[in-house]
Amino acid sequence: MNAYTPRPDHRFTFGLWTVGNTGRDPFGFETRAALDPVRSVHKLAELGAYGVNFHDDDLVPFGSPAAERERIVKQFRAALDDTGMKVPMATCNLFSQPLFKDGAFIANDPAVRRFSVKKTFDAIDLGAELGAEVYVMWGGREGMEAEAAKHVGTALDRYAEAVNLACAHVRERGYQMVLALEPKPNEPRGDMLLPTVGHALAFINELEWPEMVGLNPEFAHETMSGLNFTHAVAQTMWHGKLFHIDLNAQRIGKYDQDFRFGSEGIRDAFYLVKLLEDSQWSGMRHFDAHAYRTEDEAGVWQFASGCMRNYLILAEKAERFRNDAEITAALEAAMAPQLSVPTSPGGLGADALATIRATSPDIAAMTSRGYGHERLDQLVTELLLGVR
Ligand code: GLT
Ligand code: MN
Ligand code: MN
Repeated sequence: MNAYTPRPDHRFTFGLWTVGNTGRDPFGFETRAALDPVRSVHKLAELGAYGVNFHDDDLVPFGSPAAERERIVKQFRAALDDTGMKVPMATCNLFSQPLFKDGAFIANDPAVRRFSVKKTFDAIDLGAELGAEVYVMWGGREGMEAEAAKHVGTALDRYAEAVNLACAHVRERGYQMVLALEPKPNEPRGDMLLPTVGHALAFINELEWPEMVGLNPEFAHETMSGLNFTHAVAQTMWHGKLFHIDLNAQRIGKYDQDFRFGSEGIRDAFYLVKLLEDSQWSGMRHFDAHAYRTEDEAGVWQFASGCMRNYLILAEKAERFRNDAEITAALEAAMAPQLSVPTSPGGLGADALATIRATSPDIAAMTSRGYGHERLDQLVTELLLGVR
């Protein structure tokens, strides 16, 4: 037991599909056996996780009769009760079954869309039954390859309609549940709708109950687009829309890697952890990642421990950053604290505008000053490299 040992109060969660990933990829078959959800619950509890999340089909295989559903849910609930593990989030698989090949909520066939919304209602009910307060919507098949086959504006109408229907269902049932959209640029579709955090934030404004809908941004997904994930999360928070988060690792320009958190892009992972910790974000630290295809079950648990341990190591670095006198001095030299001084302390009225019009600063002084960013960044680099 040490400072990097995960505990339930750290609020780490994993999807059943993450530790349960069997190593299948587009070029090769499974390399390890599927894990029983009950075993995953016990093992993750043993490792110090707070909870597990799932797609409907991760827990109850697609097409199971009602009696089978009841039996599985009962067994799963017993595992939760035995271990104290929670189910903070639930979601719906609208991408694996071949019927979703043209999309789910944006399929051209209205019958596919209606079935997708019904499956969503059922997944929301299953999540609510096990205590989930966040429902994630990742539109895995909501996209296209043949550009001519779908009109984007009309597809967005259907997408919004489906999200509104899901909200209507939650309201009618009286669940304490919010919805979190998960953007992704591509994979499995050639181009997907709601490709980035920015697109998804704008989409929410067009919904019937925008206050019920926020985001579930994923490290890998923004990074695939070459975007700064920490900035995406910071802006999501700024809009009050960070309802959930998917932590993993990804290199720019590669396929969707979903690696162990902290295994790639340590600097980016550090700034993300620092943001979440500095802002005391109260949500789950959820890992949407999986073990390398080379691993057996022992490697899967190494992977899960590694995700949590890396988060805790980076959280400790963030703490050291806050308490490091040289870093504090470098931040002052960079004038970082002054960013919170309003540009117009007098507001937006006529006097304030007049004050701004009368500004006559020392242009030469502003031009010639250095901000010391090289020193500041080097200090952070040395902190991360373990020599401070
Ligand atoms: C799938 C996807 C993830 C989503 C999951 C939720 S499923 O593994 O790659 O990014 O978060 O639907
Ligand atoms: Mn991913
Ligand atoms: Mn994800």
